[in-house]
Amino acid sequence: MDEHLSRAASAIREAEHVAVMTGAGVSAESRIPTFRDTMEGLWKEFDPQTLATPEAFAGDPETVSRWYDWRRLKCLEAEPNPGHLALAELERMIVARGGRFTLLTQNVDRLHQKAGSRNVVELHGTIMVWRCTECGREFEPAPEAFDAFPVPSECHEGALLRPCVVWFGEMLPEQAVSVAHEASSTCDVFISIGTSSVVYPAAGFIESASMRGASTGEVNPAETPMSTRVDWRLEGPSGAMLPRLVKAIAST
Ligand code: BJW
Repeated sequence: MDEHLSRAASAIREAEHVAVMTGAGVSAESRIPTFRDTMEGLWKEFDPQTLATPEAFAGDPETVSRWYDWRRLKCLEAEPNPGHLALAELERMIVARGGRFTLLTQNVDRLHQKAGSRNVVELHGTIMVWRCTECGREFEPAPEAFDAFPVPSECHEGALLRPCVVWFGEMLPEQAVSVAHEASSTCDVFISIGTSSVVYPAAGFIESASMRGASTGEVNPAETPMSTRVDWRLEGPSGAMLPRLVKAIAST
């Protein structure tokens, strides 16, 4: 582990451009269940992989809206954990020395922004913004539970609001994908943190960076399909590993 930590620290110290991809594991220590965790309470009989689809929303918009509203409120209450804060600190350190830092996230919870990260690219959208299914107009709902389900649009009678997240089978936001391609083709270091690396195209960006010769690393308590392909691996929760990494980078 210490050998991997020092390999990671020296690669990041020497890098001009560091790109990071985060997933749900980064927010696990902020008490937001990961996507492939079993869900709690009311929702435990539902499978997230079947709720996060346009077909589920078309078939049962009330259940899908209630699920996203429940998660939206959980995200609003959540606070960034030491992993989020360490990534914000890493960005400040790299920018202060004239380098670039790109944080690509699959998370919809906005905790990176709450922690102070600046250059955040939301590949799967955000749960904090909803849009009219008729005209696409976007709203940031008040920080309280919706009082009607499915949530009616305010601009088009009979239309519904849906969360501005990317469901399976939907295209990712064009601008976000373009920034992710640019980052994976120019970075010197690419780090994958708290993601199972099974959902594409997000999982493919580290592969492109690796094929170009960037130093690649993973931070995760469990193995993923990328684990045997990265140059270094910090095995453990990001809330513990990332502060250690930032300390190691700063210490020389
Ligand atoms: C910790 C920790 C701690 C725990 N610290 N770590 C190529 C091949 C095969 C399939 C495809 C392909 N290209 C496209 C596809 C289809 C599909 C796909 O990838 N399917 C696969 C499942 C096979 N992709 C799409 O449909 C995408 N669209 C697309 O490609 O459009 C073009 C197209 C259209 C039609 C046909 C073909 C192409 C869209 C993907 C959208 C994903 N959306 C979701 C829902 C977002 C909204 C919501 O939140 O509800 O995004 S699904 C879900 O998975 C969510 C997540 O962002 C995403 C990734 O999950 P993540 O973050 O990795 O979480 P987990 O739970 O899986 O893992 C947590 C990890 O944390 C674990 O590893 C733990 O060990 C770790 N951990 N505690 C650090 N403390």
